[in-house]
Amino acid sequence: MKDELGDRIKRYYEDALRVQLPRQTHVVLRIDGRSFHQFTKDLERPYCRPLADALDAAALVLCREMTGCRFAYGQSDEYSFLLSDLETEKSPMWFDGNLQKLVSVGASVFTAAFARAYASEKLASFDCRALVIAQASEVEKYFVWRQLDATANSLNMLASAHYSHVELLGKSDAEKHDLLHAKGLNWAKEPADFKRGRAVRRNASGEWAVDKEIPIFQREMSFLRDL
Ligand SMILES: Nc1nc2c(ncn2[C@@H]2O[C@H](COP(=O)(O)OP(=O)(O)O)[C@@H](O)[C@H]2O)c(=O)[nH]1
Ligand SMILES: [Mg+2]
Repeated sequence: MKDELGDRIKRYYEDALRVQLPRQTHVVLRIDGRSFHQFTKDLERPYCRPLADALDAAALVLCREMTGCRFAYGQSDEYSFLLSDLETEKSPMWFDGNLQKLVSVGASVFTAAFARAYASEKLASFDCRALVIAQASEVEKYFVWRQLDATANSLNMLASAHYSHVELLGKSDAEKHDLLHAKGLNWAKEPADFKRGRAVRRNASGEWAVDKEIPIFQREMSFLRDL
């Protein structure tokens, strides 16, 4: 009775929502802090180094854990992981490409590792979404897009650390740069990882490591291609 019941419940209700990702492709998992405008309210502005370090630590844990992970790219409160099973026809995919497993375990491992690295009274949580992108050139564009977001975010964060919301309303990027210069500040002189984001990738000895000196992807596409 019990086995029969279990089989039926699984078939009717579990199997019905089991989504299997296509194989021989690239999968991007993007993990993003949930309501981090709230979580970061009292943190250092424009750039909270301990926050970035904890996100990097969580990304390192996940890169080590996931099958087929190529690299990860992080900025602001998010990290994107590139997975691929294109090496051979039989290369494995994490959880066989079971979508519910990929996003739920991805988010929970990241959240647990972040909590271990960042002491806080507030409860940090992260969502995870999966994108399947077949074409390598489109994968490159995905990461270019996230890096453009990092650059825009860092300018906005720097500007909003020195000017009020009202003062910045409707200002273009060029005007924000001018406003910063007027106070003797220069966005260009900010740390590279603040302006461009960070990558987690394998170093020369094959170990996962954080790279805080990444290039501007659009200027050096070979960086992404090599990964
Ligand atoms: N103080 C501070 N806030 C940050 C830092 N990095 C990211 N944030 C905040 O994290 C939020 C991330 O944005 P987003 O994911 O769009 O908003 P969410 O929906 O509230 O998580 C922004 O509101 C940023 O202000 C940082 O280094 N310092
Ligand atoms: Mg967020």
